[in-house]
Amino acid sequence: SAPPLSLTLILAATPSLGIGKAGTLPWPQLRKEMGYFKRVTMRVPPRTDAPERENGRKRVNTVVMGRKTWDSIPERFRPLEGRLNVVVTRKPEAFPSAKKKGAVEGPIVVGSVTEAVERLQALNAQAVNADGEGEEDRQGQPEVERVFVIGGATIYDAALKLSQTDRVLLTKIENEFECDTFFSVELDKDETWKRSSREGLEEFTGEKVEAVEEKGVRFEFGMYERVK
Ligand code: FOL
Repeated sequence: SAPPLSLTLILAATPSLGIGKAGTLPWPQLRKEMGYFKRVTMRVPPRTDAPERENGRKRVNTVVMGRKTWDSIPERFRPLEGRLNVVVTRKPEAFPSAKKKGAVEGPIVVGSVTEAVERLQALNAQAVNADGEGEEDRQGQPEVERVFVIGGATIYDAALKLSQTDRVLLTKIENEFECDTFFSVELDKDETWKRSSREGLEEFTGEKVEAVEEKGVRFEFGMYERVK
């Protein structure tokens, strides 16, 4: 049986926890920050613990996002390549379904974050058995590795209520920008969350992290883990 999925929030926020403005990001394009987002959400860690789980399926990460975040991604970049995309909307019937070249699949459209987790868990549920039975119908379907919740505020809030959400990758943007959408938790002041060491962050992301400045905007990468 497949191990339970855990969820990782990934976001960038200003000192006042601003994450969005008028349907887009509040800051000028930060290529190094977006590059980090892309690499981290794309990277599938090597299987170390349970090589017997190897089943020939392609292992991919998933990005779960709200409908407004989907709308905010430039059309040429969505679905986000190399990752399974899940869009949460209360009006799935109003969502234009389209699959495009380079995309792993989808996007998968669901009505809630909980439903997203259920659907992903179902994808992983049955292992291909010893005879390879079931292989024909599942070979094309990817095995879900890491699940990243990529926003926006409504979706982060919903995910934070789930016990499966045990990690937050937060890029602290050190400059302030005008924002109309905010993250709801001050992680440094919340006893539910503990900031990880730099080593812990580097181990999880596979990235060498250091403070960055781009276009006069300083930012640093951090990680928090749920402790309660
Ligand atoms: N987390 C972090 N750390 N930074 C972000 O900018 C961020 N943005 C979102 C969610 N979590 C984040 C949501 N907004 C793309 C655009 C907007 C977006 C998320 C992703 C996007 O187009 N990404 C492309 C790369 C684009 C490029 O190279 O410029 C991708 O393939 O990931």
